[in-house]
This record gives sequence, C-alpha cells and structure tokens, in this order.
Amino acid sequence: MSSPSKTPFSSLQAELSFSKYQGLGNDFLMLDGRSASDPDFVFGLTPELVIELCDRRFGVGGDGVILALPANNGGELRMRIFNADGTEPEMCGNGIRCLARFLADRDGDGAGRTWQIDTLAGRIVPELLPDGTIRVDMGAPFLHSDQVPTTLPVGAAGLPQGELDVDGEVFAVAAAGMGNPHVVIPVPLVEEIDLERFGALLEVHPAFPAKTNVHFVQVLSPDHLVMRVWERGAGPTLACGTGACATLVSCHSLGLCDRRARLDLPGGPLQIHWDASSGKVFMDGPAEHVFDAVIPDPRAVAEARSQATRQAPNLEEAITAPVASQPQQAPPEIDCATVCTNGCIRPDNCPSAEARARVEALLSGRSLDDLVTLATNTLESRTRARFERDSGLSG
Ligand code: ZDP
Repeated sequence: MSSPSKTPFSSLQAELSFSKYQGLGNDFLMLDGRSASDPDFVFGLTPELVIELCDRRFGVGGDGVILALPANNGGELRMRIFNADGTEPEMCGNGIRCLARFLADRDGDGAGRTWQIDTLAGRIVPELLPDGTIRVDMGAPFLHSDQVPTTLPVGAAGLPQGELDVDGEVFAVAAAGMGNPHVVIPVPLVEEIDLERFGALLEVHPAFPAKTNVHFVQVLSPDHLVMRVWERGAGPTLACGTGACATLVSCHSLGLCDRRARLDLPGGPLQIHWDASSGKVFMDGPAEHVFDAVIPDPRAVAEARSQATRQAPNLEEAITAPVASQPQQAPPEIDCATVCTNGCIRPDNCPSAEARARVEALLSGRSLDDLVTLATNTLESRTRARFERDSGLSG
C-alpha cells in the first residue's frame, strides 16, 4: 500500500489520461494506446504502478487496468489487461465488454459494430447490440487439462474433474479454460460458502499451476444459475465474464443446466450461450462509462510542491537571497500570516506595512478596556444586522 504523504503514482513517467468503465460492477481503468508506434507501449505502467492505480483508498480504484493497443496478430487492435495485483491474465470477459463500450464511445460507433481483438487468449470479437449492451464471441472453451492448466484429469463429463481437499474440506470441482483458468464448484447454497477463505485457498491450490479464478455456483433451474466469484489476482469481485462462461460450460457438461442460461453474479446477470454448432461461447451483458480523468505528470506535481515549499516559513534565504542578488526584480509574493509568524522577514519592504501601521496606531491609542468594548460592540452590531436581515427575509 502506498504512503499518503508521497506524491501519488510517483513512478509515472508522464501525464496519464484514462476512463473508468464497469461491467456489472467489475471495474477497470481504460487506456487508449491504439496510436502508439511501439506495439509493446504500456504507458510506463509497472506492476507497482498498477497496484497503486487499482488501490481503492490511495489510488483510483479498479479490478484491473486495460490497454487498447495496435493489433499484433492480424486483428483490428490488441487488448492487454493487468489485474489489481499487477499480474497479466490472458483475457477478461467483463473487461472486453468495457473495452468495446470505451472504443464505441471514443470513436462514435453504433449498433452492429464489431471489433476483431487480439488477446493472449486468441481472437475475441465483441459486438455492440441495439440496446447498448455488448455480445462477445468468446471463442471455444479449453477442456484439456494442460490447456487450463490443471493437474486434474479429464473425467466422464469431458472436462477436468476431481475432488480437491482444501483445509480439510473436500470439494467436487470441474475446471475449464477461457484463455484463463477457472475452477467451478457446484454447491447447494452459494450464500453459505466462506468465499474469503476457500476462494483464497483454491486460487493457489497446487492443482492449478498458473493459479485459478474460483467460482461457486448454485443451479436454480436448467436456465438460471447464481454464482459467486473469487478472481485470481483481484479477490472477490462483483462479476467475472470469463468465469460466467466457464461456469456455464462446466455445469452443462456436468448435466446441471442447458446450453443457454442466465447467470446471476453479485453485480447483476449475464446471458451465456454455448453454441452447439460452432462450439463457441457467447456472452451478453452491459458495460458502462463511469468517468474520464487525467493524472498529471507526478514530476510536475513534485516540482510545484517544491516551489511552494520554498515559500514556507523560516526559509528566509530562499526568499531574500534572490531579492538581494537581483534587486531589479519585484520581490516574490509572500503571505505574512504564515511566513512571518516569528517576525517580519522583509521589514524594509514589507507588503503589509501599511496595514500593520494602522493596526499599531489603533492599539497604541487605546486602553485594553477600550479595545474589549470595541470588539464587543462590533460583534453585537454584526449579530443584530444578521438578525435583521434574516427576519426580513422570512417576513
Ligand atoms: O484470469 C484472471 O486472472 C482474471 N482475474 C482476469 C479477469 C477476468 C475477469 N473477471 C473477467 O470478467 O473475465 C475480468
């Protein structure tokens, strides 16, 4: 966690413009680097900087940072995503819906627009629907153990399956890949699961050498499931698009639901369809703009801060030295109330000299009793004036 006293995002190399988007409460900082000449341009982001940006108290706050970049594999553009912990996953379902909305908002695209997007999980194709939501062709799921990757063997349901011992508790699980790894655990009541405990333990279970996203799911009916999500590298989130796809694929393979179902996540519902003829998974859901922002170059902020510090109390030399060596220049503005608490630092050229002379004349010409009476009368007359004004207003 970053310290509140240092310049925020101090490792940033330049001003950073971003937009915040969210899909079902899964939220991201979106950066547009499509015009970069270097396809590996990352805006100077480092894992540490991503962690700082995603910090909800000391930073902006987000489940991840998403970059739109020049295509690197024959697509129209490339997406990179970084989790809140600074790691880079292959794909992000909610994130790519947010990316589509972001691109449409920036470029003024309308319904029917599709984008061919290169990701570490291959080509993903979102489409803007007439109602403003986004349908994403997520490609076919990975159902072989080494593709997920997991050490669990493929079982009777045609995908990796098995029992995992977690802290003495045994869970019957299935696993599927959507480019990124997912473990899916059907349970009678999702609400009763200690997600903080089992999510954290399953994320790093040795059966998943690249770690895993964790989903507990309850089947309400063959076309309606409810799930809770523990995201690899982000912890409990309100939604997970790739996770909803992996959950539908797993539950359908296990005979628990249809090929098309509504999946309720804490942040809202997604419609998932595992198309029988193409083998691809389609995800429909919302993505919304939250705000645009600019983080100024921290070096400029630090410079401005140090200039302000040069005018702080007791730094007399910083103020008087340039005045002495360059007498032709106007002396820098100073705030006597803060700078001169230990006495006037520029008695020969004090900007408040006139005001101080008037106060001194007032003080020397009156007794203490006089002054107390003067202050009391002033207070009384102001109170009376306020009273008259307020009663005038209400009357
Ligand atoms: O695989 C991972 O490490 C995930 N944390 C990436 C993000 C997945 C996400 N929740 C999604 O919607 O697919 C954003």
